[in-house]
This record gives sequence, C-alpha cells and structure tokens, in this order.
Amino acid sequence: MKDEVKDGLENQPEQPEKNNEYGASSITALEGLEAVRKRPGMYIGSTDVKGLHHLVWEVVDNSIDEHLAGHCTDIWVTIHSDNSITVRDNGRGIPTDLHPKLKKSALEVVMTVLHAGGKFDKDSYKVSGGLHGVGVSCVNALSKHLRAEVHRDGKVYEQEYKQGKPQYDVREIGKTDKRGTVVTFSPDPEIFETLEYKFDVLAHRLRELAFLNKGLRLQLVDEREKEGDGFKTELFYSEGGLREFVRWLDEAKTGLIEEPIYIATNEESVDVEVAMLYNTSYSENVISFVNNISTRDGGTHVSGFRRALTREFKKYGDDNGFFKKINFTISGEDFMEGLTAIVSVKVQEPQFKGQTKGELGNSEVLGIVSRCVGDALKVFLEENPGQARRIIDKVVLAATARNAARKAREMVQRKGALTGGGLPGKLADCASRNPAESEIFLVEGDSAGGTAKQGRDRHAQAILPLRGKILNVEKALEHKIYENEEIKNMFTALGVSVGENDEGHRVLLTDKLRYHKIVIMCDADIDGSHITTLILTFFFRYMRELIEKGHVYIAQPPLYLVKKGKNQRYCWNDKDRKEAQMEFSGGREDDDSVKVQRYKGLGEMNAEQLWETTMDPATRILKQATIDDAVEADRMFAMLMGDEVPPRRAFIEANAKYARIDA
Ligand code: 0RA
Repeated sequence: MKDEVKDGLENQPEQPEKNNEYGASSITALEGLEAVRKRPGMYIGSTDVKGLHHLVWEVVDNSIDEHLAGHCTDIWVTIHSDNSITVRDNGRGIPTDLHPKLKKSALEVVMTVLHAGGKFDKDSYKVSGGLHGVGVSCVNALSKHLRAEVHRDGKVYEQEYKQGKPQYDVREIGKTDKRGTVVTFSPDPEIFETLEYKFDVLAHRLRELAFLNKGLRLQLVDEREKEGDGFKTELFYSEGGLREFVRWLDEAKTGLIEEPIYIATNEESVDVEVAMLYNTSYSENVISFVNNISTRDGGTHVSGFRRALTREFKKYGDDNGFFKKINFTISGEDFMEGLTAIVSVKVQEPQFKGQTKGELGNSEVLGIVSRCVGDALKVFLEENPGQARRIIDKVVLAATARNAARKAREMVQRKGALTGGGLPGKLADCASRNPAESEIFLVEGDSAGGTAKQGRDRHAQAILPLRGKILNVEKALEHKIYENEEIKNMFTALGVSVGENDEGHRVLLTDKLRYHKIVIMCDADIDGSHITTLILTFFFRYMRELIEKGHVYIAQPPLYLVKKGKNQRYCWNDKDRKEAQMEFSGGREDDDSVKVQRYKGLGEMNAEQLWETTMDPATRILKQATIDDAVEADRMFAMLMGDEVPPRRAFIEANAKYARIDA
C-alpha cells in the first residue's frame, strides 16, 4: 500500500498558494452520520448498483473540486480485487489541524460530520457537486471500512473508520514530499444490495469528466483483471475539452461543418462553455452539464442555448433571403436536426428541479447563456459564410421534411379514425382492455406469428406479426416512416400517435397506450438480432418514451432443447447445455440417447414449446430494454448504421438488461 501511494503522488503540480487561509475553522458542522445509515437513499439516491457507484463519484467530486480550485492535476481510481475502491489525488490534502470548536482534527470532521466538506463557504471553494456533493462523510458512513491518508506539510497522516466511526485519532505516520489525499473504502454489505463495481460505468463517467475538465488526468485501474504485466488500466485525458467531446460523440457520423463551433465565456460569475457540430443525420443530440453533473432533462441553460441558436440562425437566414422560397414556418426543431452539442455551465448555487433532479432551475442562467451563445454565433456566421450556408440549407431541408411528415401523419391518423377503431388486420388482439395487464408481442414473420397466436394466453397477450426487415429508420426521412406499413401497424396497434406542441416539436401521445408490455420476439440468430435492432432503433427514435418508461422488452427464446427419454430441458446458453448433457448422460460423453436440438428460429418450436419457453410469464425470461445512457445509445445507434455485425450485437447486449419481470 505505502509504495503505491508514493507512485500515485508523483507528477506534483505547482501548488499556487491562495491568500485566503483555508484551515479547520471554515468547516461547518451540521449533522451526525446515523441519519445516513438509516436512510441511505435520501443521501445517495439508492442502495442498488447505482448507489454503489455514487460512492465513488462522491469522493472523486472532492478531488475534482481541488482541480477546479487549481490545486490538482491527477486523480487515480483503483478497483481492488475485493471490490474496495481507492481514490487518490494530488490536491492540497484535507487539512489535519485542530478544529477550534470541535477540538478534533479537520480530517476527522470532514470524514465524520455531514456536509463538512468545506464547501459551505461559497467563496473559499468552487462547487463541482450540487447534486452529488453530500460529502465524503456519507461515503464513510456507508462503508464497512474506510481509510483516509493525507500528505500535507511534509507529513503523512492517517485515520481509519468502521461504518463512519473513527478507530483512533488522526495520527502522523511518516514524512513525504508530496501532497494529496488517498481514500480507500469498502462499501458496507449491510447497506448495499450489490458490491460489484463495473469497470465500464466508472470508465464512462471518468471519460466524461476528462472531457469536461481539460488538462486533468484521470486514471482507472482494475486490479480484478490482469492485462500484460499489470492490471487493466485506462487513462482519460483531454487537451481539447468539449471540442474533443463533441467530436467523439459524432465520430461515427458524417460532418456538415469541419470544426466544432466553440464558445467559452463568463458572465455574472456563470461559466458558459458550448461545443457544437452539425452532421448529416436527422437526429438531435444535445447533452448538458451543470458543475460537471449531467442534466438529463436540460433546464434553463439548455433553453438559453436553444433560444440563441434559433434566434441567430433565423435572423441570419432572413437577412440573407435564404428562407424566401418556403411557404410554411420554420420551427425551432428544424435548427436542431443533425445538431450535436454539449452545453456546460458552472454556477455558484445550482438549483436542480424535476423528479430526478436532472434539470437546472436557476432562471438567471437562461438569459446569460442565451446572450453568450448569441454573441458567439453572430461572429461565427459572419466569419464563416460557407459553413453557415450549409447549415441553413440543412435547416430548410428539415423544415420541408417536417412539413411533408406532418401531412403524411395526418393522412394516416385521419384514415385510422375513419375506419372505426382501425386496428391493423394482422393484429391478433387480446381480450383484456386493461393496458396494465396486456402485452403485445411483435413477432418476426407471419409463420412464427401464427405459432405465437396458437400458443398465447388470449386474455392478456396480443400478437402483431411484422414482415421481414422493417424500415431502417436511422437512414429514412421522417415522412417515409409514416408511409411504411409495418410502422403504421405498430402505431395503431399500440394506440400511440404523434402530435406537435406549440413550438412545433414532435411529441408522442401515449395516454392511449394499449399494452404496458411490448415484447420484441425474433429468431435467436444473426438475422433475428438485426431485426430486433431495427425495431429497437425505431423505438429509440420515435417512441423513446416507451423505452424510458420501461415498456419495451426483448423475448429470449431458448437456444437448445436437451432430451433423454422423458427428461427434457431448455437451455439458453452453452454452459447450461453442457450441464444438462452431463446430467442426463451421467457423465458419459458417448451416450447416444441424449439428444440436443439447436433452435435457430422461432418457427422450429411448436405453439406449446413457444409458450412454455418464451411467452409464459411464469417461466420466461425477458430482457428489459433501457436507455441508461442516452449519450452512449446515440453513438451506438450511429454505429449500427454501419455494416459490421459486432457493434450491433454489442449494442443490444449493452442496452438490454436481464429482468425477470412478473417475479
Ligand atoms: C477541505 C478543505 C480543503 C481541501 C479539502 C477539504 C479536500 C478534500 C478532499 C477529498 C478528496 N480529496 C480532497 N482534497 C482536498 C482546502 C485545503 C487547503 O486550503 O489547503
């Protein structure tokens, strides 16, 4: 351990001394830690895998704050083989002097008193947290064991805790010429449902943090996995910051402009940083951050950005007569088509709104961002007429397509209304009219559809056969979507329609959704997985809300049936198949009476088998499709357009998590 610490604290930056004394006295004590253990959800959101990872972000946030204050260049995160975590930085080190009122070391106060991170004095410390930011003391309270080590003023200090309780006073254990803080913790199994850290989850956020904090090095080591002479390691570092971030997001797309449009300013102590690119796709990807924290639902900073973008492009197009030929209005949405943008602001006292606190509420930020972005865009448009023209042409195309799409949509919906209920002829509906208990199976091919019809529970299960490969919506224009037979059938069968709000944004109307479970059921081969992907892409682009609300599932037909006499067992993977074969043969590999049937398609099963293995709520396994991470998903969908199969498969696997529903 000791040697590692030394390595970790190399590359010491110049440590600029700030004139304000920041010792133990500015730390304000507020609450005890028992509350955290009693109601962990209140502090870290949940005690599932998400909460488990939250512990890491809580500690890393403190190190990021040190970076923002100009005192830290490197952060190392290590997953140890027992799933304990070390976060190490080369910041100033948590102060260890005595707190005048509490008569304790500041380190102990920071680690054991809620909200005592020192962040409470607005001017002495820059906030990175806000949504996180409940403090390292929470991590301590929720850890079976935690050890803090501080390198500061030439000395090394340590203190250990169990469930937040100090095991001894802060003690000096040696000398050092480095500075920084090392926190090692083991999440408490009494608190957390799972203790296993996921490399990819940590990597994804650390990459994001590297883009958001240019010049900061973040290293991730996974000691559970050997690689070469050492362990699996990844270093995240970005010199270009958001410029590189936006390029990374659009890696798989065809660009419309060469260089990202980049804006970095400060107004009324709000830092505004924006990077944007246009590509030739039809979708928009705007992601946003406040104090490094992702705001999934946008907020005032994103509204300000949109307002400025629409206003400046519109004015530029009008002034130059580029919209003359259009006989319908251009909506805000048209300026967003093919746009990839990152909007990042740093605000002193952020207020987060909404159910999941994923939305910025500070009203002053709207005007500030709108002005900053507006000013910068004016300059860009003046200086880059060629690129401006390309963007405006694309906007005109988007408006034209939107207009055509509206007409097509209206046609489809009017027709639907005229034919009285208008459910598709191919739909074998269920008897129940209660969406909460109703399911619809979207089945590849008419023949498998027929088998499913025979095998289903008529009361609660509807079947909609889809013919072959549905339209690749990633490549198609919106109005083509509404002309496609299979897609129209899905809209009408599901009871979902598309409308437009006041701003001309397409909105999904789901209040008449007829089934709360939508199950995609395709063959267990490459073609089947391709079709699953196409259908998922369609849901992602046009019915994203249904995925977000957890309505979309992927059926898991078995791959094998292993049989011996009357004994038979379905198997979903090779491991289970081997086990079944061994069991049935009593270990004799040459036992010819053990038969293995490999299912390639749904069509190879009869109705009873399909019911038993794939459709019966009591025994089936469904994967729930989730959009855990819209950023990654969007990149992935772009990858899916390519012709290689592997990334497509990887997407499906990464975005569908096992869920034994009904259980
Ligand atoms: C309170 C005050 C100061 C730094 C820190 C806390 C601090 C906390 C953590 C947690 C992980 N790494 C950290 N690094 C620093 C300011 C110290 C000063 O003024 O010297």
